[in-house]
Amino acid sequence: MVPIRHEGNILEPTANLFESASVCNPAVIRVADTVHVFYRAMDPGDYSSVGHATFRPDLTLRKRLDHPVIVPEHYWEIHGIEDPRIVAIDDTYYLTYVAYDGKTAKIAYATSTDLMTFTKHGLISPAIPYSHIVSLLSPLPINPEYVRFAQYFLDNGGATSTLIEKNAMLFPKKINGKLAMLHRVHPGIQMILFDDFSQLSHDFWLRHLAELDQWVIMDPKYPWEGETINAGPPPIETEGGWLLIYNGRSQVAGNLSYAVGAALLDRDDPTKVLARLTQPLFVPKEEWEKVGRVNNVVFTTGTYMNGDRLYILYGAADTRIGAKSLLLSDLLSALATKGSAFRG
Ligand code: BMA
Repeated sequence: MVPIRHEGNILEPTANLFESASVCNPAVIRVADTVHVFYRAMDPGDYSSVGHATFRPDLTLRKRLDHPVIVPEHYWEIHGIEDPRIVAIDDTYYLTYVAYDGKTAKIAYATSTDLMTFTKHGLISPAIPYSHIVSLLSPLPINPEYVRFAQYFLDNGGATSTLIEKNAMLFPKKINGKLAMLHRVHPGIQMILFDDFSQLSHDFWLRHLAELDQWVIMDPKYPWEGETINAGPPPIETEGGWLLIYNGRSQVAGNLSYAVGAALLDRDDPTKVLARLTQPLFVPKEEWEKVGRVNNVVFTTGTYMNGDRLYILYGAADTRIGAKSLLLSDLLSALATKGSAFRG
């Protein structure tokens, strides 16, 4: 077990309408001594926008805005902007988020140079029908769950249903000169490499899906993550590889539950899993992690370093934001010992 310090519940919903139902799943980035937290804020109609609070590295609150910084504007996100993740590459901040149009969730992104104003650049995910996805994935030497999920979404969403994508984020650094992005086609975690966002055309995604088996980083493996997994926060660069903290969904005693785990990916080729913890780092335990809009959820989307401690911020029961911290060295040595015996 990796010793974890419970930093507690750091943000709750407020009386401001935009965040009166819930706050959760924050993008996190530290700039000098300010920790910026861009969180999913939900109003009573279940419409999400992005709120902004800043903290000192010890998690004392500096400032919390009383209005959202990113709001739904376009038809493809009109039902909500959810679960942001953020990285800085060179002088630009890239914020990827889930754009929900009321039927399908897809990935979109926005950029900023000052963390105050964001410029939206539209959808990244393609509108590929699930009928097509089933035919692209079926011949591949891939976990059969990919085809089963695609067929499930086709059966449930009908002929017009297109790829559902959530949980995408860039690596905070180019890999071999290319931008790298993790994403989640059910049920696993995959990666794309590209030079420029303009390359991410419909054809790019068709080609990617037609060889998805080569881009799968991890699939659900252990009971605590048995149904689906998704990359949580952007990967963290360490000497031994990219530390990937991720979320896993399973049924615990018949109830849906999300827990948080960790793996280590090769620095030059992150599709190679060097080590993976067999047990979750943490599971819903506190009452406020167990009971809320969605019970039994700890779902992380952001981290930062403070000295030798890694702070992990997460949505708790889809209602509030909690934080935990651990010594990075403890986690890396757990991965080096327990993890390596159970390679991903
Ligand atoms: C995921 C996302 C998250 C949410 C989680 C648990 O699919 O929708 O926004 O926190 O489920 O409900």
